[in-house]
Amino acid sequence: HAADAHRTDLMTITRFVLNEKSKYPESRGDFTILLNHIVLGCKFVCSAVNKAGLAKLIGLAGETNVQKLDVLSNEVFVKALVSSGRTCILVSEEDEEATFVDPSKRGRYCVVFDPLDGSSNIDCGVSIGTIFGIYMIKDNHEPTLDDVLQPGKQMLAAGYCMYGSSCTLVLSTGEGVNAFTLDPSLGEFILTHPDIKIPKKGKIYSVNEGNAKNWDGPTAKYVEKCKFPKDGSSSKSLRYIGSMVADVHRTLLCGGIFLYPADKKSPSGKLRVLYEVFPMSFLMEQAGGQAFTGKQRALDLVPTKIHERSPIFLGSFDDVEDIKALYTAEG
Ligand code: AHM
Ligand code: MG
Repeated sequence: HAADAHRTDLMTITRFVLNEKSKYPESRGDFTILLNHIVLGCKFVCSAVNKAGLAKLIGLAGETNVQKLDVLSNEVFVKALVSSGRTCILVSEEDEEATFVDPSKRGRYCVVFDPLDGSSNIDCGVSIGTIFGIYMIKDNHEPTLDDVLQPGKQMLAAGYCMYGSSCTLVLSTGEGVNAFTLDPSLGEFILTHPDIKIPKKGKIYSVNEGNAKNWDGPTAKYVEKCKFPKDGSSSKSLRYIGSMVADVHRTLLCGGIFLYPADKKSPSGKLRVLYEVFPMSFLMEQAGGQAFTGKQRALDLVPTKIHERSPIFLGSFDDVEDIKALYTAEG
């Protein structure tokens, strides 16, 4: 019986990644070890997020000074990544400077991450997440910042973990997108969404409309078109959580478009290239969608600073095609 086989033949994230036909077979073991340390960080943050409400009330483990969850999550990820022995450079949203791993613990992977994105949403119980991207340094040279200031298309893998009604880890190693859900009784991420493909066209747009008065022409025109289509198609629905992982997760599964455009107040938008825009763009392309900055394919962007920002439009292929046309007409 197929369903029974499924229940007893558990496809954990480790087993899945070991099975994947890797482009770098010689580094498969190292990648799996690195991933296991990322997974450990995700499990820890998941457990901390689930206890966050209680921590306020009673103080976790008798602590009088409950540490802020984003700071705590960052510490956990940095320590897990360094101790994996497989990393050389870490870039975290929480740390102004990149971390260069001590030579005694050094490996070839560079990890860029936002340990707890959307943390302003914790207090009202809204889904939040961890976002990460993975590069590899060339040969055995001394790591420098240039190793992470690479276009997103050079990433070997990217993903996010969403701490919501369930804990879901979405991963791509460049061979499609798969999602794994944490089974709390096993403490394992089990494959629940194999080979995710985003619908070619969606019915949802997702943007902070409160910024509309500061938008540029193409963004304003696009959103107007979502609401008042002139080609006889039906208008799109608006969904905006304000937590990138949750908004992108819905976009990936249901289709549609997520926008964080430039505006007069923030000419580069809000979201960060290395650990927000790139990983999510990587996943979108791997799922058959697109990601565009307003000027170019997002994954072609070459960052010059580790905390650089960029406008981003990502989601279903046809929907991103529409906004590309508006920007091209403008330019
Ligand atoms: P944060 O780093 O302060 O958590 O901000 C990032 C978040 C994203 O998760 C989300 O997409 C965006 O900010 C929402 O911004 P806004 O509140 O301007 O709509
Ligand atoms: Mg963030």
